[in-house]
Amino acid sequence: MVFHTLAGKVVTGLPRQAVIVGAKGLVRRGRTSKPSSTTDMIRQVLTDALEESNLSTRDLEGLIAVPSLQENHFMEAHYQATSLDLFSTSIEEDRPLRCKTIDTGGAGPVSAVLEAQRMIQHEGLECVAVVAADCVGSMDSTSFLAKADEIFLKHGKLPSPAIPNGYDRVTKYQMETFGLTRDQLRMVVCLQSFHAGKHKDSLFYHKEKGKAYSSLLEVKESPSVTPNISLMECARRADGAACLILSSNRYLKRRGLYEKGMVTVIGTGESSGPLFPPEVMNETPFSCEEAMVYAYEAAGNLTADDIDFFGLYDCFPICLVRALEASGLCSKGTAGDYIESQYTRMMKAMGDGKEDQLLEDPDFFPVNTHGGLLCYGAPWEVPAMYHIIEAIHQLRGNAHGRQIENCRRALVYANGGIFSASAVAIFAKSL
Ligand code: MLC
Repeated sequence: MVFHTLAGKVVTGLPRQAVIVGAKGLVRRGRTSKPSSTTDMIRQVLTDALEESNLSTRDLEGLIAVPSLQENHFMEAHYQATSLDLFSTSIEEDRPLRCKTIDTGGAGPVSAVLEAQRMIQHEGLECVAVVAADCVGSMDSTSFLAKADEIFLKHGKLPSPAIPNGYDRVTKYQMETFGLTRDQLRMVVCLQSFHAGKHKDSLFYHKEKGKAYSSLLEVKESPSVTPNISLMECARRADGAACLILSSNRYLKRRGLYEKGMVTVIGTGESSGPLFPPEVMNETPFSCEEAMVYAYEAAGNLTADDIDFFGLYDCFPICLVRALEASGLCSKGTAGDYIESQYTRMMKAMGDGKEDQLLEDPDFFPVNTHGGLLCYGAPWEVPAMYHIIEAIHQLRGNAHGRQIENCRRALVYANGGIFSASAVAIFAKSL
């Protein structure tokens, strides 16, 4: 086969694609014991992900990292590569290591996948690791809030806790404009907890062992954080880390590691908006909507009907609401009704003792089957990695107990700041 690269170079063979060959994560509640360092956690997930890939640090040509709130290093990727002694290995192998830190807030992991794909497809790198770690679960309330509030209090004129208050502005706007109700927002937590209850690594699974899900009443009774957001509707602080290994399909072929059905990145999109929501909200385009359009186009003009699993960022229910609409799972202004219909379906199945069959229903909530930031756990900028890892489990068919039938394509959306950065990646099994 002959084809042209973007630079116009004519090459033969397989078109270069970025394949995800390793994906490992860990999450912990924190607070109960001395926190691990981000480097220790990254060492663990990097080792596990490389082992899964049948590759080693000797194969690495790129390391992309996102910043940590708790440790806050200068040039995170360089810091971690140095701490993990990766430069010595790259010198021994005569294989330069490219490090890059990407700061698009919670969207960071998806932006990092975009960058890894670019390095592999257009710069000829063969193997790139994306890593993220943080220990915000181990921080005491005062230290966490001081850091999390810092920028937003000063420039965004938001009361503390600034991040929930920023999202409250958007929540209020959506309620007033589209009739979204408080209960529909709470139902997001019920649905996510149902999924998290089936994932043995989720914080919900460990803390609420034996429980099928969080009830609407529990969410209603959870303490208010802002006028329209309660504690259970906040990203659940945690410690954790995750690592993805991306490699070129050609390199894998040369190494005899390539197999049909491996997960590849088939389309990506990114967009930006202001760092703070305006005091009076209006219907300006959301970065989320733009990024979705770009990603669907890049993946060959796909639509929501072509996607079987959606990993949608959910630091607060409003984030998921906006993403449901932007992804095309439901039309603008109807996410509240969509959530309510899914909640009703879930309650009926549970009442009929048929909850185990819910995932066989192709119309049941194919979103965040790990539980998302609200119920799986949210170590600051790490959580979108968990959405990606869950997408990979779904595509590989090993999301035990929560597998979506015949999952062929998955979309992951992540958001940074308060809808300030959006990044979307679409994954599929290679043919
Ligand atoms: C917390 N708890 C929850 C929960 N969140 N339980 C169930 N579901 C949830 N979603 C539990 C905790 O485990 C703990 O229980 C207890 O409630 C108190 O939580 P806390 O966090 O220790 O309380 P506190 O320190 O008072 O702070 C409350 C808070 C804070 C709401 C101010 O939790 C917060 O700011 N959360 C949001 C975090 C955040 O903003 N993340 C970034 C999202 S924005 P126990 O039993 O363990 O003591 C984003 C975009 C970006 O993602 O770019 O970053």
